Amino acid sequence: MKCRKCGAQAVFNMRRHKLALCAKHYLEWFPEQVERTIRKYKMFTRDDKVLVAVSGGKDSLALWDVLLEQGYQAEGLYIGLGIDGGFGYSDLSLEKIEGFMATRPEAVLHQVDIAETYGESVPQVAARKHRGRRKPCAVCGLIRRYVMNRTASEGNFDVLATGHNLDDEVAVLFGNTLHWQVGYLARQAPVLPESGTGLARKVKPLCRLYEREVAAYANIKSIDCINDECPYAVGSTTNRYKELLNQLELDSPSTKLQFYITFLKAKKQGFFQQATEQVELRPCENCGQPTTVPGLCTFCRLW
Ligand code: Q46
Ligand code: ZN
Ligand code: ZN
Repeated sequence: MKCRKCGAQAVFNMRRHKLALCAKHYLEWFPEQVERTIRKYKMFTRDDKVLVAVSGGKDSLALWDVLLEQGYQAEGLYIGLGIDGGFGYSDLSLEKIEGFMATRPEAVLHQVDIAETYGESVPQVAARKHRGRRKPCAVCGLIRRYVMNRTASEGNFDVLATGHNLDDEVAVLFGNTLHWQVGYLARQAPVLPESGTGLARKVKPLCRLYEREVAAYANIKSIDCINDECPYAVGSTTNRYKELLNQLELDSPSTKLQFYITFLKAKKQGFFQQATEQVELRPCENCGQPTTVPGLCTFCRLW
């Protein structure tokens, strides 16, 4: 297969675009797509301070790489969850991030180690709590959201960016639709606006790029990332949805992208609008972060 732009040997073929590209042209195409998404959904500009949540995986490192190369003020945030899984998952994540930064001296990283800062790792807190006894994911999600928001607000960041790709978004959309979680559907979007009371704007600049497209970018750029996913993600419902959706995509290319885009269009036309109730936020009595519950926020109640 030949590159459509220069005729050289193509390294990547995107069936959904009927587009094959060589390495050089792929490295032009990919950042252009990210840039288009940032502009289309008015995520941020080069004047904004962006905090990128990095896990050491291909998605977050590819996103950080593109943002730095495109001249955005993008700083990283690593949250040390203290997850081992028999191969030192959290430590290995940090190692990959440090390796990434070694060749990018301009990169700035903020680090929050949960056990060091709050006294217990994520699996330890989860084991103590009813909601996390079987799997720490609910507690982990709560802790990560809290730390991301807090770091963004304390560091005066305008926006918080995560590396969710199209496959991630579509799997979540599929699950939310299957169970008609209208509240979640109402809040699923490429951009979640800031609350005005201390909750940062949240954006997903890779939300229109397939996982394999992000992986190809990381690969061509030789970004050394952690290939294993979090041990608690193995066998998760989201992963099962991903397998199903991959099957559909194989039979008819572009299914995932169409599912996601038509969902966003339906939302624009007012679907799920009734489910977007405005909740009142007040500062937590202990940490001052915005919360919907009176007294202590759900994060402070964990400890
Ligand atoms: S929630 Fe669960 Fe993830 Fe936390 S414990 Fe691992 S799998 S990292 S996306
Ligand atoms: Zn080419
Ligand atoms: Zn609190």
